[in-house]
Amino acid sequence: MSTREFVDPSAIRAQFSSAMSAMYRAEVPLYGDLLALVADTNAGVLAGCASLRQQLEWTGEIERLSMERHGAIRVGTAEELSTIRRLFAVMGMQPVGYYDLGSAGVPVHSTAFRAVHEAELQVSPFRVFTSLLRLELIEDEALRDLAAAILAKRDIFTPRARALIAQCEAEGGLNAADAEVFVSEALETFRWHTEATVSAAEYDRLHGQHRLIADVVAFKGPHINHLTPRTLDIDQVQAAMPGRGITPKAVVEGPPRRQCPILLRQTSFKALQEPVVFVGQSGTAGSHTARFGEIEQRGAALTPAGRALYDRLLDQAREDLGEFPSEANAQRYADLLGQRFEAFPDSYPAMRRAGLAYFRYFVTDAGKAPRREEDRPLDLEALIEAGHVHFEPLVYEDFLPVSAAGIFQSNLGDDAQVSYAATSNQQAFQAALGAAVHDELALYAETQRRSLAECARLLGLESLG
Ligand code: OOG
Ligand code: NI
Repeated sequence: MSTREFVDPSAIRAQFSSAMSAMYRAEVPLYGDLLALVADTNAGVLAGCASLRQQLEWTGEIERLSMERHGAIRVGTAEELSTIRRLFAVMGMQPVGYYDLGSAGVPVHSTAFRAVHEAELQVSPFRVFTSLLRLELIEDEALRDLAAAILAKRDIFTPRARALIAQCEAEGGLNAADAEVFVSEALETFRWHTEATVSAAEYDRLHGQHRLIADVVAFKGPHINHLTPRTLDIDQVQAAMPGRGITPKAVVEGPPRRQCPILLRQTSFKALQEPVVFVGQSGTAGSHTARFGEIEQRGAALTPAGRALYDRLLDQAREDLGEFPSEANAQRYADLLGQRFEAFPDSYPAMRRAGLAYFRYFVTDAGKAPRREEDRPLDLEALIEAGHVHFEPLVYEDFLPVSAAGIFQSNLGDDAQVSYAATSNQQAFQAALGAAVHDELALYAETQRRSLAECARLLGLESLG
């Protein structure tokens, strides 16, 4: 088979993302309502803010906005995680970043599978936050053995999906017909199953240890537990949710509202209680609560310095609050966040000058216009000053550990706020994954560097920046 017949992995990802969205809409109708609300809100925001529209046109985000979403799954074993990695690789998705949630009381560690190059992200920014259960954090040995034994019996992949993954690895790609089969077979792994793989008594034991353990262990596969559309104004969507019959969590995770959004702000609606059938039961006698909806607003990707400042200000605001953010203190928390984040510059030029965020650079029409050699600025600052080069922030493509813990917890019940003493263990995670995770900061730096190199090329300069 010749390479020319292979489908671009980004096209498979786009197809898969849209199939996943259709499946989740059918499974969880409230997700469809959320999509409609987000689409309405985004249209309103864009109509009311010409400069934002222009900004999103420069970066191309305007084209990917409505197809933008992330999902999340939780797997139980190293074999499941490494096969998931190979499955996502077929669609051009690679593991980026390491997130330790143990310290926040959730016995998992995670990565995000996504495209890594800006051109691929532009075709489909679909990402999946993927967590591996850390059975070693469970102290009850008998329960740990029970969970491991149950997990050892299941195969979360269809035989055809496994075969197509292997074929793709061996041949270097999939043709259109195989890609289509792959998308529908891969989707099976993420489907909701009403029948549990355990008895009601076993479920209760797992659940009694941690709701998350029951969610990972008691079912046939790692059902997608939420899908998250991207909004341009999360506060507006949050405020409008109740009017559409959706109850949001009390606190928006992440940075406060700003003129120039940074990183990621997220909120979710509470997980739904759904009927399930346990082994040995008939009808739908039991229930399980796992699946929810979420929205996100993405802002500028921060440099190591910007991220350190963000982490410090967030920590301070949470220390000021003195307790976990909750319904009861939501307003006070928002005020404290706002106060602390006054120390974070709120304009893109200021963030750029201070080296806090990553940017993409573009040559403007003025920059492309013919001019005499001696009239041409030669360095980046002068080119920006002269209006020959324009810059826009790079959008943050990843996740935030404190926010992710908040999202987990809002769906696990607020009594779950214990902390696992064990430290984060990226090495063990990567051993289970069968690969190293990408450093997300290096990816942003590369995108920024490529855009500067392209500007230099267009301007006939050796280098820029
Ligand atoms: C994942 C929670 C984290 C996010 O957007 O930060 C997450 C999960 O509940 O499995 O999705
Ligand atoms: Ni999420």
